This record gives sequence, C-alpha cells and structure tokens, in this order.
Amino acid sequence: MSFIRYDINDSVAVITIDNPPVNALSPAVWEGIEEAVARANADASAEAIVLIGAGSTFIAGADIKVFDILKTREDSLSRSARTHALLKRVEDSHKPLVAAIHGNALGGGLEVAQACHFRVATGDARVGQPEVLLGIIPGAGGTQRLPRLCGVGMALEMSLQGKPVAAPRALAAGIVDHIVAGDLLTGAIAFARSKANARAIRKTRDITLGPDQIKVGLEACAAARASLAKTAKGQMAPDAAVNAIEAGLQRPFDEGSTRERELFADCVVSTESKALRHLFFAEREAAKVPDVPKDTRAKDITRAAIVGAGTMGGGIAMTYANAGIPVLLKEVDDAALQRGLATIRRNYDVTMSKGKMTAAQVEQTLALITPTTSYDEFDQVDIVVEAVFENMDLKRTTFGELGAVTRPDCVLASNSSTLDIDELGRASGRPAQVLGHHFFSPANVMRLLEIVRGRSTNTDVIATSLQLAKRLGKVGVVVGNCFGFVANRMLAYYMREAYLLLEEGASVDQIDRVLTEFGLPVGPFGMQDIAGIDVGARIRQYLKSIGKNRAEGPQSDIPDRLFDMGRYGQKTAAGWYKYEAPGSRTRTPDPLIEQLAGEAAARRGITRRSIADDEIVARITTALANEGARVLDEGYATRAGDIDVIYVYGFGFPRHRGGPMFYADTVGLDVVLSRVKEYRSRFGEYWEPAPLLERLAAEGRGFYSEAAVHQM
Ligand code: 3H9
Repeated sequence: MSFIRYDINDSVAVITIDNPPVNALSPAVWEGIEEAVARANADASAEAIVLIGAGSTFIAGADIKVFDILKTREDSLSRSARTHALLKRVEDSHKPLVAAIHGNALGGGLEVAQACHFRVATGDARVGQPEVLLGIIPGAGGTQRLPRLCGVGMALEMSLQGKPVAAPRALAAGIVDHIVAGDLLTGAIAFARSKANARAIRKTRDITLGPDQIKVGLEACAAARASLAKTAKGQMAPDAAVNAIEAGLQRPFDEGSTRERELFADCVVSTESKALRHLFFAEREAAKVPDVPKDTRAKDITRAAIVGAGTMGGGIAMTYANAGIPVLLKEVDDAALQRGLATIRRNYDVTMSKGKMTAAQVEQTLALITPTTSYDEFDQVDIVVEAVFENMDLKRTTFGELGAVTRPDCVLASNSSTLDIDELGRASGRPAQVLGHHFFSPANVMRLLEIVRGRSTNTDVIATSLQLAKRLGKVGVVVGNCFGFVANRMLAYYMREAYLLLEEGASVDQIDRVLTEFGLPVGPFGMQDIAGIDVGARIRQYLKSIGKNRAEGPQSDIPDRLFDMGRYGQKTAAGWYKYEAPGSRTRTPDPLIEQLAGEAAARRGITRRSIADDEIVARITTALANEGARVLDEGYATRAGDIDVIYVYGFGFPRHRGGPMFYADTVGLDVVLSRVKEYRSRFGEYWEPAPLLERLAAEGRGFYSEAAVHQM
C-alpha cells in the first residue's frame, strides 16, 4: 500500500494515490485502490470516500511500460479480466465514492473515475481517453462507461481523437458532476458528505441508454467507421474503439466489457501499438542528453530576435510570438521587411478563418513581433535565430555582426539546414554560445526542432534550447554537426533512392502513391513540389561549388533539369506534376517526366522495367535505415529513438510504424542487411552496408539494444 495513503477527514475516508510523477496505474496502484476502498467500506468512522491524486495530477493512466509484459493476447485477456472485475468491486462500494480530479485524468485514470459514483474537478483539470495515440483502446471499461456518462458522440470523439477535454466541457457533458472553486480536497469532502447524507450512490454501469440514444449512437458508429476508412487507413486501434463502443450499445454491460477486452488484447500486442508506445518514450528520452545533466541551468528566454524575414524567418517569428515571447524581426531593408510581415499577416488570417484564433488574439500576437532594419536593441535579447539565405559567406558575416551586437550570454542559433555550425561559431567569436536551431517548413506548424551542437557549444546552451523547444511547442532533438545534420542527411538518401527508382522504371505517381499508402502524408515528389524544386537545386549548386554531394553514389540529374526549365513545383504550376495554376494543389501526372526518366535511363545504360510496389517501400526504407545506422555509429545521434523522432516529426514518417529505425527492427536487421547486399550486387557499390547494421545483424540484435546507444 506504499503508493496509497488512507486518512479519515471530517468523517470521509480520503484515499490518496501517490505514485510520482503522474500517479500512473502500476499493478500495485490498482490493487492499493481496491484495498483502500474495501477498508473504507469496513471503517465505521467513514461515511463516504474521496479518491484523489498527490502531486500535480490525478492519474495519467495505466503505466504504459507494463504493456510490454503482455506478450500474448491471452496475457492481456486474463490481466484485463482482473482489472474489469476489480473496478466492478470498487464501483460496488456501498458508501458514496467520489473522484477528485486535478491536473489530468487520462486513460485508465479516467476509467477509475468513471467507476466512482461521482466526479468533482478543479476548473483547469482535463479528462481524456488518449489510448488510441498508443495504438490501443480504453481497456478498463472506458468504452462501456464513458458513453453512458456523456453519450456516444462525445465518447467516440474522445476515444478516436485522444484529445483531453477541459473540465467545464466535461461538466456540461456529464462526465464531471461538479467543479470545485477553492481547495479541491475540501470541496470533494463536502460533496461526498452531501451524497452520504442523501444516501446517493450512482453506478455508471447501471445507467441505461434509451432506444433513441442507441439508434443515434449506432448511426454515429457507422459514420465514424466510414470516416476512419479514409483517415486512418492501415491502423487498427481507431476501428477497434468504434467496435467496442458499438458493442456496448448492442449488448449488456458485462458482454460489452468482454468485447472491449478482446479488442484491447488484439491491439496491445500489435506492432502498431508497440511502435506508438516506443515513440511515446522516445520523444521523452530525446530531451535527455547524456552529458547535459538534468540540473544544468537553463536560461530563461524573455526576448528574442530573428534575422531574416523570409519564409523560415517569418515562421520562426510566429512560433516565438505564439508562445508569448516578444521578438525582433530584422531584414536588410524596408521592402523585404514589409514582404515578410505581409506573409505573416496572411498566415494569421488563414488561422483566423479556420476559427483557431480570434481577431483580438491575432492582433495581440502580432504586437509581439517588432520589425526592424537595424541591430538596435539586439543587446537586450536572450537569443538570436539567424534565418538568412543558405549561403556560408552571408551567414559568416551575420554571425560576425551578431557576436558584436549581442550580450556575451546571448544564445546565437542558426537555422541552417546543412552548413557547418563550428564555422559560424568561430565567425561569431563566441563559439560556446553558438548552435543550430533547425526548424522545418512551415516553421510555425512543424513540430521538430533539430538542435545542432557544435564542437564548443556549452551544455547550458543545449539545456536552454531543450527547455525553449518545449515552450515553443516543439519536440527538440539534439544532434551532432555533420553535413545535413541528421534530418537532411537521411533525407538525401531517401530522395536519391526515389529518383533512381524513377529512372529505373517506376513513375512519379506510383512512388508517391506507394509511400502515402505506407502512411506518409505525401510522397517524395509531391513533397518536393510543395517545398520548391528550386530550394534543393540552389543548395546542390552551392554544394557543387565546394565539391560536396548530399548523398554518396549516383545522383539523378532530373531535378536539376526541372530547375533549369523553371519548373519549381506548385508555385510555378509545374514541377514533378502539372497544376492548373500557380499555387493549385491538384496534381496531374506529366508525360514529360517519363520522357526525362527515359533519357536518364538511356544515359545510364539501363533498360526501364516495371517495378513492384513492395520494392519501392523496401528500397526507400532500407536506404533510410542504412544511413541511420551510419549516423548512429558515427555518434551524430545519441540513440536510434532520436532518429525515429526526427523522421516522424520532421517528415511525417507514419507514427504507427514507429520511425525508420523501429520499422527496420520490425522488418528484422538481418533482412535489411540482406537487402543492402542484394541491392549492391544489382545496382552498384554505392549500396554499402553500414558497419553498425552488419554488427547488429551478426549478433541477431536490433537498433534497440544497449550496443546501439552512443555518446556524442
Ligand atoms: C491506459 O491508460 C490504458 C487504459 O485504458 C487501461 C488499460 C488496462 N505511464 O509527459 P511528461 C512518464 S494507456 C508511464 O514528460 P508532462 C513520462 O514517461 C495510458 N509513464 O510530463 C515521463 O517520464 P520521464 C493513457 C508515464 O507534464 C514522466 O512521466 N494515458 C505515463 O509534459 C513525465 O511525463 C496517456 O497516454 C504513463 N501513463 O505531461 C497519458 N505518463 O520523466 C500519457 C507519463 O522518465 N501521459 N509518464 O521521462 C501524458 O500524456 C503526459 O505525460 C502528461 C504529463 C500530460 C500526463
């Protein structure tokens, strides 16, 4: 009972769950709750019972690590049968049982609260069923009890989107019975006493839905299923949640619960769930950098400056303003500044038209952005993000100026996507304060922030960047300073393989289709038409001038030929596809690309062939895993999970596949290695197995083993 405290307060038994940091439901906590409720029922000095969480939250759900113990469907079935029975015994308490919610009541936490007779909450509490985000469904009765409390429509919304609901909405919906204005425990005790006086006990499982509610509920399930067929292709958990809720409408509580257990068991042992659970922890691990101790002092960022108001600079300024941080936005002249500001305003107008911000909020946020064409006031900022054109001479000059105009403790970050951070550090004269903050386009939307440490970057600058990333709503991942860092270094191999597949006989349309079916939001060619073919071409021109290639091995010249033709993608109404007008998003395949591919194949002396969809997925994912293994082995990423997080948040690699490294583990590293060797014999020496891949495959291991974890 060490995770559970039991006290009598004003004739009410107070059961406090104390399992830091989030009161997750480990097996001992489940048992402790049941024992304490039984004790209160037998305790003559208790008239009612309050269940409350210690610390900053009620209960954030089942302990996610425990799911790894469930190796088979049968393991899961027997464990959840015990959990269901336990919650029924808790619900059978003959004294009024009140859940007192502050912070979060999520997943199993909300299910425990649903098994209580009543729920009270603080005004800022949140309740949710986020299981689907972990590839599972509510498995402790949530698919049966929640619809009884709030109706099927809202239960579907909560179970399918996984987003928490704020207390006032939960109150209106019937999930919560009362909002406590002052001290939660005092309010909960008073509420519990009033229920004891009225001898009120309400078991959620005894609530019955009327025939009309059932009819509407079944229709809502059918509609949700039809919509999932489009939005959640290839995923099992969302469908399973609908099926479990539907079963609850068609069968009595116990039978519905049995169906929930079966569906939960199918999900919890699935690769989809393992991948999503892996990402949950990988994302949190990414914030831990081996040589940056937890107690490293992070600087509080109260004012920032951005140099460059182009697409990236403007998006970064919006990101800071959205987080409430005042920001100076500098451009070389007024014309460039006005162009940048107009784009920012247009972006906010779109946000407003979608109802995501009010006009007042937009004005308030815009007021945090101060345009400037000088370095005045740069001595008052805590961080500068440089987002000028990707050109080393220009960036070197900018860092020289920044070194002179900012305070010595100011963090100097570059948004470069490829250039050497150490060189920028030297140019500033203050290399310890310099690092990369590589945002992804559109910077105000994409969640990834690649934090690139230089050779001399101070650990407190890294700690500051990680803390700041969280405040900006980003997922920060610290990487080393290699060419293209981690994201773009791997992307180069992904793109090269896509180009070569095209030359060998696959079509642009086929490659994009296959990869979107795999789960990416957009395929490589569609993505490039959005990002702009000119962007990559200009970087390639620069690299050529310094004698570098983005990826080793053969390079297709088709992207450069498109660039020479002025086909930059959506913005010029032509790129890899044709578009009706500049800016239009409706793609039409263009026979010209087939012609260019045919010419490229002829130059390389290859006969174009029909390529199976499976080969496309295998070639592209193998290229990513092999280069990822090299990045890891060379120490530019701390752990395989960091690469997965980068790819999921930076390029939309399907979450339910866990990222490129996790996916490689599910394929089997022996298979991945044999593919690399096969491709080498078929396509050439450029397919060279990464040494780490060879080592791990020889040892019969995956990327997720101790040997694969490196210190930078
Ligand atoms: C479930 O309940 C299934 C049920 O239907 C029952 C079936 C029988 N388990 O996020 P933070 C750790 S499924 C284990 O940085 P924040 C986390 O790893 C569950 N550990 O804090 C981190 O550890 P570390 C449904 C957990 O303030 C530390 O706590 N519930 C769990 O930014 C702090 O976390 C969910 O999916 C957990 N459930 O955000 C909710 N939760 O310090 C998952 C957290 O070592 N949790 N940890 O890195 C969250 O969404 C956020 O953690 C929360 C706090 C919003 C609560």
